[in-house]
Amino acid sequence: MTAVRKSFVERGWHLPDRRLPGGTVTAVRDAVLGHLDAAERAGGAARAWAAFPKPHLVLPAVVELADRPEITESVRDVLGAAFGIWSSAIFVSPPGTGTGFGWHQDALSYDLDGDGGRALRVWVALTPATRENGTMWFADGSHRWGTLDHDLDDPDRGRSLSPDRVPGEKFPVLLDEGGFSMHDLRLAHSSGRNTTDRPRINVAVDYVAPEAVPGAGCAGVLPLTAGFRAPWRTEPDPRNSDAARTRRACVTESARRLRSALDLAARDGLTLALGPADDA
Ligand SMILES: O=C(O)CCC(=O)C(=O)O
Repeated sequence: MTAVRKSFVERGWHLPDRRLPGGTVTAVRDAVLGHLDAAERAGGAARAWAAFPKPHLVLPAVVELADRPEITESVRDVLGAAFGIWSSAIFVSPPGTGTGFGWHQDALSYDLDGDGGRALRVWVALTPATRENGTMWFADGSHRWGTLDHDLDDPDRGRSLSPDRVPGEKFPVLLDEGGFSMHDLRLAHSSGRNTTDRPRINVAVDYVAPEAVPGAGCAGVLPLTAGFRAPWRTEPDPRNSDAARTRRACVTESARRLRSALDLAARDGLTLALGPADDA
């Protein structure tokens, strides 16, 4: 076991001392902002799935980023030689108004047995991530407590944990532009308000190793190495697939993930307080 993996398994996070080149950061930032604008104009499924859970399927620049050696060498240190992209997310915290996310565990709505460091999130700073612009905070070792009771349901900050019930020492994840953090999907983390006059922009990429065990709705993966077999389902790589195919994959695989999250919530007996649709 590498020293990095040992520490990741114990503490639930790792901050690699590496940075992506400025040209890559600029290209990805331009691509994600252009994508969000186009999705807003297009509406419908494009807008619904613009930022989560699979925007990388229509964003070659994000797959390019996820496949950069600065990141893949760090991912390999934890997951081993075989891995693929499972999901991605785009976070834009606007100046002065970003609400941030309450303390939560990403794994809450994921039907994936990733215990033991078989899945992780890489959070890339496309702008610096500072206390002032509401960077993420990690709770050291909190992944070892399993799924925690997310007792708060705040309309602004989402379903989250009361801060005083979050185990582990809390610390801010401070990153220069092009820096990145890694965390276990069960690690409790939060983010704050952006009090600066510039947006904070991040892209997150979730990686899985073939040994993680997905539920049916979570089995789509874009492999970056060999080693994925059934039940994993291979998704097209937007770097070398036609646009219609990747758009279809983005919508269908995103919808599968949403259905899986709802099934999981129902199975766990959570009440889904869904109000009427805006236009109902
Ligand atoms: O960027 C943020 O504000 C929150 C990020 C986050 O919670 C995550 O990547 O899991």
